Amino acid sequence: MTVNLIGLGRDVYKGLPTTLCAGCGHNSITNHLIKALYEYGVEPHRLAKMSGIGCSSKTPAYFVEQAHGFNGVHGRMPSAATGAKLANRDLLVLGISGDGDTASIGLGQYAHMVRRNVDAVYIVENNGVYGLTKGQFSATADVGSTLKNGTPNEYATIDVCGLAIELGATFVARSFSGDGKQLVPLLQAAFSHRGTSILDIISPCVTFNDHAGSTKSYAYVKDHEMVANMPDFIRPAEEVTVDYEPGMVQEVRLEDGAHVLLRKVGHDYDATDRIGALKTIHETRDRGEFVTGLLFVDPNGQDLCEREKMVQTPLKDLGEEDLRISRSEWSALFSG
Ligand SMILES: Cc1ncc(C[n+]2csc(CCOP(=O)(O)OP(=O)(O)O)c2C)c(N)n1
Ligand code: SF4
Ligand SMILES: [Mg+2]
Repeated sequence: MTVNLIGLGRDVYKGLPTTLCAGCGHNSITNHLIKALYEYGVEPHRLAKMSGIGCSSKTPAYFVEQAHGFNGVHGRMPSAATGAKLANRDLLVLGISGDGDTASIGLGQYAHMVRRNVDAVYIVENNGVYGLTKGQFSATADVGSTLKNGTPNEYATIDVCGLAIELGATFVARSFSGDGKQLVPLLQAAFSHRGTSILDIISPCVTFNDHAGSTKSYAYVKDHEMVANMPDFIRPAEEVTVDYEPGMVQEVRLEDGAHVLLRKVGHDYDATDRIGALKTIHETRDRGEFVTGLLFVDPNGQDLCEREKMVQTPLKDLGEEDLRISRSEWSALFSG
């Protein structure tokens, strides 16, 4: 049997059979997640799958069945994810949300998770609609795009990547559910990054938002994508053997020693330039396009656990001795 770096077969990374519609982009994302987690060698007991409510938020049921999981209230995944990370720094916290779950009811939680830089991966399975409640516009729908019955969206679009960069995010990427070649290394880089890693994945809803007036349909995405870069993920201590022409690659070293090599694809894009990233997001949107790749990364930011000086030991492993203040410390505290 073929096994990964930690000796586990691919089946360990599978979950329950999907109950989503056949052809849903969210199912493709699940398959890319299984590949990314298998190749990365994540131990199931170290993985915490967190989600809210929506078709997208059902995704955690469909991969790594033996991992921990928490399916929270609509839009409240970030609080549960923050709590899990603070309680146990050893966990790889992987949050999965939808565009409704994130940009409508959960927008406040999203904003605060990003600005606190909680060490977690945050995936938005973005189809521009509320799939589970049968196809109403979400806040990520583009102005002028239409519902299936022809009704246009007249409200301003919330760009979850632009918003995250504005709020101080340290890792922001956008990709497409149909592009495993770009998405799998982006996921692996996100697993390695310390801080909140935002992955906005355009994921067409074949049942309610895959028609001619939609800007989140398979056809539209394929015709209007601007690829900023194609990533290669290189594990910690692994030698860089990939051959590129000079000047064609931007190399970003992540804190755990891994690196991402960003191949330029017809554009001279700098993924470490916060203002440049915002400018590209705005300019592409104005042209009716969307930019994909690793849009912004700052590998040196402080995450919430560091800032709050959390102990490395998971809280469940702390004994009474670690938690109870001594008599002399108590006296010293009140002496002056
Ligand atoms: C507090 C609360 N309000 C509203 C709902 C109804 N509701 C369920 S899922 C959903 C939207 C889901 O949209 P999204 O997050 O984009 O996920 P998708 O189904 O498109 O993947 C809504 C409004 C709810 N379950 N709970
Ligand atoms: S309704 Fe849309 S988002 Fe929900 S499972 Fe079906 S295709 Fe996917
Ligand atoms: Mg949605």
